[in-house]
Amino acid sequence: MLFAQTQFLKSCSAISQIPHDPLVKVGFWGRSNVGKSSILNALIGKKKARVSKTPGRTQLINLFECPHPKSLWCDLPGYGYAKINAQQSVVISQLLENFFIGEHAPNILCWLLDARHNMTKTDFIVLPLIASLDCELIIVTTKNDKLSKQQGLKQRSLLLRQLKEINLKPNVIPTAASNRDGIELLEQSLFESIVKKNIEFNQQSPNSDEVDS
Ligand SMILES: Nc1nc2c(ncn2[C@@H]2O[C@H](COP(=O)(O)OP(=O)(O)OP(=O)(O)O)[C@@H](O)[C@H]2O)c(=O)[nH]1
Ligand SMILES: [Mg+2]
Repeated sequence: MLFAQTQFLKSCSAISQIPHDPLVKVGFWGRSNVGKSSILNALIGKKKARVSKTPGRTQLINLFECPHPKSLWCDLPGYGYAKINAQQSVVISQLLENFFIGEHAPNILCWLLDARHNMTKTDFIVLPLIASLDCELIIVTTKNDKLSKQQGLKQRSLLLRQLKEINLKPNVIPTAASNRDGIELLEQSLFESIVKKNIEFNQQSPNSDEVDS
């Protein structure tokens, strides 16, 4: 387990609550109920992120501190269907907008897609925002345990075709948090990406000792 020392830091209802340290930031985002919190728990190895059957459970930005390679992980509120009222929905949209366009914009984004549906209409709505980000994109397909091996391969090749059509070339990692399929691969990929981003940070501010390589 590469990230076993990662700890829950705090929940933020406002962007100002996110630490100002120049840390590599990793965002976990996707539709409500896609499995963001479950993937985080699978990576960290303990139930530190709240998982729920009710879509829209994560309404705050939940921060996790990863000591090595040094980074701040952000479990973001999901988009799309959520059992929340219109006012809450506006508050969450504002929170997300401030996160993505401000100083805390992620350096690495794990974009989660349900393996059974690939990119849905709601995912296409956030696509322009995701494509505009200056960050490394990792697409994590979730709940692959709900597909047979053959269905899984078919969905993966459909997704790769979908991504090619929209000119995105991310790393695509199929996972199932429930049986840990693909989690090791995701761990390795994320670890390498965070190390690489930390090296870039050090090159930009060579005197900083707040980031590690
Ligand atoms: N079968 C299966 N179920 C999963 C998997 N990952 C998550 N789930 C289930 O999907 C539901 C939602 O999981 P969460 O991890 O809470 O999803 P989320 O994206 O964080 O949801 P919100 O925070 O509400 O947006 C829960 O009932 C999980 O148990 C998986 O790999 N396989
Ligand atoms: Mg969640």
